[in-house]
Amino acid sequence: MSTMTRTSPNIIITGTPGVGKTTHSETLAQRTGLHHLDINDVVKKHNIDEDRLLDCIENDLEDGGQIIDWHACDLFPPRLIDLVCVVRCENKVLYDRLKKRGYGEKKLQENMDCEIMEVLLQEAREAYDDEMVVELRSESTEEIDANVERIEQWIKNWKKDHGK
Ligand code: DAT
Repeated sequence: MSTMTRTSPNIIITGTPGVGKTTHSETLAQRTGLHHLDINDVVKKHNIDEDRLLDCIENDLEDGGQIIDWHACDLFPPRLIDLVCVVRCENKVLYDRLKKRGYGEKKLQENMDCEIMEVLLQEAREAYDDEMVVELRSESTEEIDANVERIEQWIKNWKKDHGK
């Protein structure tokens, strides 16, 4: 079997809740025509747990062109992933965003700890090759634009390198 059939890359956008995953994924989808695959929606729509999640999306990943938006990343097989973006946010800013979301004290603290301990960054580095994992800051709208532009450029290069 050929190793790769996809003509567009699959990109994971991950990070602690509130860092800006969905904002980045939506903007990137608009600018590139890639598909925003919001894993929260998949889980809700099919009423499934994480164990069966991969079955639901594996065909989409084989086809390529997916922007995978989720607060975890290590269950997607490396052979189907081309880039992993770990979105990061400064503590004070993240705290205010989660507060605004109406998170209770316990949930707020858990998520702050997650960001401070760099849980998602470590998960990404353990699951994927180092050169595939990039960290993106997301405190201002200018940063969103710069990050999206950078990923757009990366997609163009990926296509060139893969003869697409
Ligand atoms: P996530 O999908 O990681 O939970 P989100 O994209 O829903 O995060 O963003 C959470 C909130 O923060 C939302 O109101 C948009 C805002 N936000 C995210 N990144 C931002 C940035 N770089 N500049 C300004 N606001 C941002």
